[in-house]
Amino acid sequence: MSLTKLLRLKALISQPKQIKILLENAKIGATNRRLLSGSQNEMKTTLEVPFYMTCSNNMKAEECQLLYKDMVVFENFLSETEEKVIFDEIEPYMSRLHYEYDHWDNAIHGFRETERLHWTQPSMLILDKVRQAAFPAGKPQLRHVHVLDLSADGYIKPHIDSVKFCGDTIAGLSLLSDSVMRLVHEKDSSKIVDVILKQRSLYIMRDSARYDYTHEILKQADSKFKSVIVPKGRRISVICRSEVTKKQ
Ligand SMILES: O=C(O)CCC(=O)C(=O)O
Repeated sequence: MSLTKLLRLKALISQPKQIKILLENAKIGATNRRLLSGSQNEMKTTLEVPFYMTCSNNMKAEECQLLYKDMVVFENFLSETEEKVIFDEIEPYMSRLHYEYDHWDNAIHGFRETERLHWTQPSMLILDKVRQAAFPAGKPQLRHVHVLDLSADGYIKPHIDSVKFCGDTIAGLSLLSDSVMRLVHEKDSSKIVDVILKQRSLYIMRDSARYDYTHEILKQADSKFKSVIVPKGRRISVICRSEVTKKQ
């Protein structure tokens, strides 16, 4: 069984984590502001809501704040030239594969995928940029990069990447198309967070976003963000992951 298939095996989260909210560390781009009130013991905080995210109204301010820190999206992370460099490198291989519609674990519909270890120098430079943005220096990372090609009618069902095979951080580039990623709290499915992933953006999902919420890519018919339709075409994601370490 390939690593990418193992990664999607849904894993049980054995212990709820105590996560300290470090708002000052939340590096978020923002266009909107919203007043969020903390718990009764906390001061009211004006927090910049990332333009790329919406949290359902029933979520507590602390839960949203944690996600602003743990699900970060950089729009236009890639230039058009950089997107083409990566696409041109993977397309000859990907285009020879068939899209699969009956996935063994039923997690993805309409996809083809590979894991790539060796890249040309120009692509390596781009992937280094991703790794530098996503992982602190010295953090052990999976050496293989996961390339997932979703057809225009493809989608990814809700899942949590296996905690056995993937560490606390997942960093994904989106090529060719915009799409909407939905996070749903594993223990309370009424807590829903939508994230717009624009073409050429990079998302970094870590800690609470990675462990406490399932993630999925919405199918074309449901692909909306803030009630606006987000046309989803063929989308290729290029994903780097951290390694599982004992401390996690
Ligand atoms: O395509 C993406 O960005 C997410 C991929 C994913 O959920 C997975 O491979 O488990």
